[in-house]
Order: sequence, then C-alpha cells, then structure tokens
Amino acid sequence: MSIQRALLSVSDKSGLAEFAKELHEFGVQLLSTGGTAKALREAGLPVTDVSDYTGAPELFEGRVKTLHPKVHGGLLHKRDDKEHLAQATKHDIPPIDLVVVNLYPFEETVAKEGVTLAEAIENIDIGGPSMLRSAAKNYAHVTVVTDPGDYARVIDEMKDHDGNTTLGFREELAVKVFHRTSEYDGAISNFLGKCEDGTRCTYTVSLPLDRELRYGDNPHQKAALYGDFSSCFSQLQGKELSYTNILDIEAAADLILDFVRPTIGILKHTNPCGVGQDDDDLREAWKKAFETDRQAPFGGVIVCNRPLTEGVARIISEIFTDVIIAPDYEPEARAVLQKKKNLRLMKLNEAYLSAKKAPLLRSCPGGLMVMDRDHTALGLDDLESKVVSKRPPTEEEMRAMRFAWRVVKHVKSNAIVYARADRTLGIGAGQMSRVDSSRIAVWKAEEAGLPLDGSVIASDAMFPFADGLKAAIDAGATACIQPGGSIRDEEVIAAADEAGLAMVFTGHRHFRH
Ligand code: 93A
Repeated sequence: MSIQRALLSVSDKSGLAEFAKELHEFGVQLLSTGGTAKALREAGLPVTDVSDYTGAPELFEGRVKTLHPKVHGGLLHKRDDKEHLAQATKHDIPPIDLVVVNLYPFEETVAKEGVTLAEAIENIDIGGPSMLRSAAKNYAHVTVVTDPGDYARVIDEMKDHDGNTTLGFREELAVKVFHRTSEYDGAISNFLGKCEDGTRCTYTVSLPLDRELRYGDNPHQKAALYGDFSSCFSQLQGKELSYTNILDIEAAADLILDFVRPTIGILKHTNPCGVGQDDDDLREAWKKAFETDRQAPFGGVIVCNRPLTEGVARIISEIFTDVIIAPDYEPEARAVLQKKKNLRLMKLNEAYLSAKKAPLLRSCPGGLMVMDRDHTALGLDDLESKVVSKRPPTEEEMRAMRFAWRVVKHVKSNAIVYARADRTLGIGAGQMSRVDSSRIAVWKAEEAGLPLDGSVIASDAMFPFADGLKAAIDAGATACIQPGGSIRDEEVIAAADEAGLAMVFTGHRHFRH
C-alpha cells in the first residue's frame, strides 16, 4: 500500500514546504498542527488541521495538540491484524502512514544565557516524542521522519516503490527516532537534574555510531567510534583512521591549541617528542621539533597551528608519518603530500573548539568518570611575581619557561621537559618516578646532540626532593618552572640558590594520567 496520510508537526520548518509539496503530488493527505499547518497553507497546499481531524481542539496553550486516540491509534494499529483493523473501523481511526516531526528546541533553549526554568519547561515537547515513538514502534507499517535531512530520501524511496517506502528504510528511520528521543530526554534530565552545586545528578549521553573501527589498541579488541568526531576533524586523504590515531589526533590538537606563535609538534603515543616555533619560517619550527628526537617521529603524528606550507610538506614527506593535522594546507602542500597514499591528512576544524568545552569522559568499573578538561596552562599570569629563587630569571629564561610549561602540560606524568624559548631539547614522559623522567630527558637531549647549558627545566608537578633539581643543574639547566608545594620546598629552593638557578612556582600542577 502506498502512503495515503501524513501528519506533519515540526518546529524546524526548513525544507518543509518542498517536501510537503512532493507528498501532495503523490496524493498524500496532509494533517498538521497550528504553526506547521499555517506554513503549509502559505505554501499553497491543502491541509487538514489535526483538531478538525480528531474533533478535539488544541488545548492548554498547545500543550495538548496531537495527544488523541485518533492520532496514536492511527499510528499504532497493526495493518495486518484482524482485531486491530476491526477496532480501527469501529472507532473511526484511519491509518496514518507517515509522521514528520521534529521537536521543540529544548537543547537550544537551555543553551541560551539566562534561560528561566519556565522557558525550559515550556520547551519540553510531549506530543512530538509521543508521535515519534508510536510511529517508530510500528515501523513495520509507518514511516517516521525527524531529520529534515531525510526528506529527500523519503521522496526517492516513494518514487522507487510506488509511493511507499521499504521496510529496511523504515527500520533505519525508526532507530534514528529512538536515538533522537533518548538524546532529547537526556538533555532534559541533565538540565533539570542538577544538584545544588551545578553537577548533574545523572549523566546521560546518547551518541550515534560514526563508524566501526578496524580494531582498538590491538587487533583482537573490537572498537567503534561514536558521536561527531568528523565535524571536528575532516580527513582529506589517507588510510582509514585507527583507534590509536584518534587518541593521538586529540592529544596533538590539544597541544597545538595551547600555542599562539607558529608552532609544530611531533607526537608519538599521545606524548610530544618534539615541539618547535618560528615566527618567520615554518620549516625552522619543524627543524627544531624534529631535532629533539629524530627516531621517535617514525610513524608519528605531526601537528601545526598554521596552514601547512609546501616547504614543510616537502621535508615531512621524507620521513614516514602516520597523521598530519593542521587548520589548513597550501594547495602545493596538498599536491606534495598526495603522493603519500597512506598518509592521513586531517584538517582541524573550528567545531573542535566548541567540542573541547565538553567535559572528558572515561569509563570506569560500573560507570563513567567525568572531568573538566585541563584547558589552559595555568600559573603563567604575572610570572614575575612567582619567582622563589634569589636570582630572578632573565627575559630569555622567562620565555623559555612559558614555552616549556605549555609543553609539559601535554606530557604524560611524570613529565619533565628541557627547553629553550622556541624549542624542546629533551622530554621525559610517563615514568613512575620523576627522577627517571629527568634522566630520560637528559639522555634524550644528549642522544640528539643538544647541549642543555643555559636551558630551562619544566616539571608537571613539584620536585618532592632536591635531588631532581640538582640533577637538572648538573645537566646545565639555569632556570626551573614547577608548581612548588612540596614540604621540602625550602631544600629545593636552597639547592637552586646555591647554584644560582632561577626558579618560579606556578602554584598549579598539570598531571596527565
Ligand atoms: O506541547 S506539546 O507537547 N503537545 C502536543 O500535543 C504536541 N503535538 C505536537 N507539543 C506538541 N507538538 C510539537 O509541536 C511538535 O513536536 C512540533 O515540534 C511542534 C509543532 O507545532 P506547530 O505546528 O504549532 O508549529
């Protein structure tokens, strides 16, 4: 049977008139609620008001418009069940074959600054989700559309199937509806269910499947990606993204967003292995980053906060890289990199900046942990007032400390970074003891042939003892940036003063676990 009767009730009226016109040309009867009916009439289409159809007026300022047995019975009865058909006839409930509904804009309303509870509550749609759910439950017989992006597909289906849709398509649309209604209810419960201090009493997330991933950390671990990663990062070329690529891309983007000057970072397993800056020539920034570690970048991730130039593309294409991320690419750079078929080229989109505002979620046994992101390198304001050593840092040391502090924030704890004002020299990441991270950082700098004389050292958390700082002094560091706060701070400061090292305490730590 072709679609005979449709009920349209939408808040977002985009694409509505065109769609309804096509339905009308198929001979479909159009039923509609107040504002939607008005829009359709203005488009010159014949419409029956739901209130005329049911014989019940819209009540209570529109709170009750479609909540009627003639609507829900028309959506829910089985078309192939004798009893259902007999009851439908007896109570004069003709079938409604197509429902087109999108909901009161609850999410947009509560996102507005200064929204009142009354406004939020008025925007809780009751009739809309009810119709969507009735229709989706009966997808065996009923087509249900909630996304204006699907209008054209419905028309295509009807054209191909004598005015009807296929079961597979209806099933897909029904799943989309249940996702949408759970997302909608989640937004309501997240808003209303806030505890006094603003935390949520429940945490509801509902995300659509983006894609199956080939596997997780290892080939025997199944994995999938949910949500809207693709709006944050567009893939311009290269092999399919892997689970670990996605982790690396996030780490790389977060690192680069902490820098304003033209910067290039190289990462491996979510840790930076080199970061370089240069105001005039990105190739120089690359060189400084790469010199920190010439081995680790093999198969790594490169990130840049400026459109990637042809010059950098040429140098990069000489080494094996898994992923490059940049806000854009010069056309010539694209042409150079296109030759590397497997290389994944990612464009960092503005959308990531809003996505980054959402808290970080991590599964834990039996649930989720929710944490604010570690947005900005803290403690850098008015750094001059945070000097704890006798000797104040030189201007050059100040600049190097600011740079090193921004990098160390992105290194897994325990994290140690040796740096100059525009480059890393040695990075020690993820060791169980801070002294070991320091040793590794020094050893890496030696391996790279980068002298540490006159360098600064940044530590993501306090030095608990003086030994770590003494080792840095022996290695050649002349300044140190660290949070402070150890019960042995005095000893640590004394060690600094004895060696004439300049030290600042940021008062904030940047663990990354
Ligand atoms: O207030 S409601 O929850 N009560 C209803 O019975 C009802 N039926 C449809 N809201 C209801 N709707 C919603 O009205 C739809 O979900 C749609 O978002 C909106 C369309 O209203 P109008 O056609 O008057 O612009």
